[in-house]
Amino acid sequence: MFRAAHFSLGVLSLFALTSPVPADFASIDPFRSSAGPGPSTITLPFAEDFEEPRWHAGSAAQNGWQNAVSPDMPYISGASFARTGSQSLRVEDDPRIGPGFPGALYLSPLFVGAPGPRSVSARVYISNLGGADYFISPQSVALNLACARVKFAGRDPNGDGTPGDIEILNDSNGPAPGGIAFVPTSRNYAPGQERDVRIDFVGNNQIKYYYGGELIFTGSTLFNDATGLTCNGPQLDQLAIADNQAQFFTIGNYADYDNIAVTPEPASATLVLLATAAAIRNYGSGRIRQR
Ligand SMILES: [Ca+2]
Ligand SMILES: [Ca+2]
Ligand SMILES: [Ca+2]
Ligand SMILES: [Ca+2]
Repeated sequence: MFRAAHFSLGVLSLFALTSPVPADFASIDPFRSSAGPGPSTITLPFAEDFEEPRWHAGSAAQNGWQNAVSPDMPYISGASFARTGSQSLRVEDDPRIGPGFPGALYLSPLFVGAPGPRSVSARVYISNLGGADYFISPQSVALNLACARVKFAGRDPNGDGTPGDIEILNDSNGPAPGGIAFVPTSRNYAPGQERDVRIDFVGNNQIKYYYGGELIFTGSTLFNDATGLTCNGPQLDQLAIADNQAQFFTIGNYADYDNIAVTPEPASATLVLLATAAAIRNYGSGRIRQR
């Protein structure tokens, strides 16, 4: 038994050492985790606030979510800033995961239910500048394809001297081969301030990206050159949150996420957000959420 376990660990270590690491994460591959049981499913529309009684402080592997982090790290945190209620999802340095892609990884349950998600939103707070890159990536497990990917870069990839660039994974030539790259949005994230992020799949293979309620980029859906397929919204079946574990560049660097919503269409997103806000006001502080 021990030998078998030892052998398996050896194979895993070898696999980890030899696995290719994407140079800039500008890949259309979806994030995947082999940790724990396979993903469960959840019916749309999807709204997640990470609050009691469904969520308890500690591991984020609750309510059908998967993660690829050390199991004893607390990730559902009451110390978070981007939040309503008292808890949110915190992404921070895991001492046992080195820098690379993806570092810490969180995967939502699989979304089911017609007509399919076309708008994704979340509340995001990144503590400071100069640390890790943080990613929000709606994806299609069924198509084996990233649907969109927003990067909050801790440092200064566009080289203009100002860190904190927000970049978008875009397909500059649509269905023609190639063209996939992270592109700058000319916007930087606001360190130490919470903001809403929204990704709207608006049809015609077009995606609109918002930060703090402002449109920061309009781009193309991502096409898989091998299959010719793309995710234009309805195919979106999972949300991935990840980083590159480069927090060591800046003390106290982390990201908090809350109020994640995946809704069938952009028009409905506003209604869901309004309903969520109204519901949260009605709960009042200290009251248990009724379901
Ligand atoms: Ca919350
Ligand atoms: Ca680490
Ligand atoms: Ca910059
Ligand atoms: Ca292309």
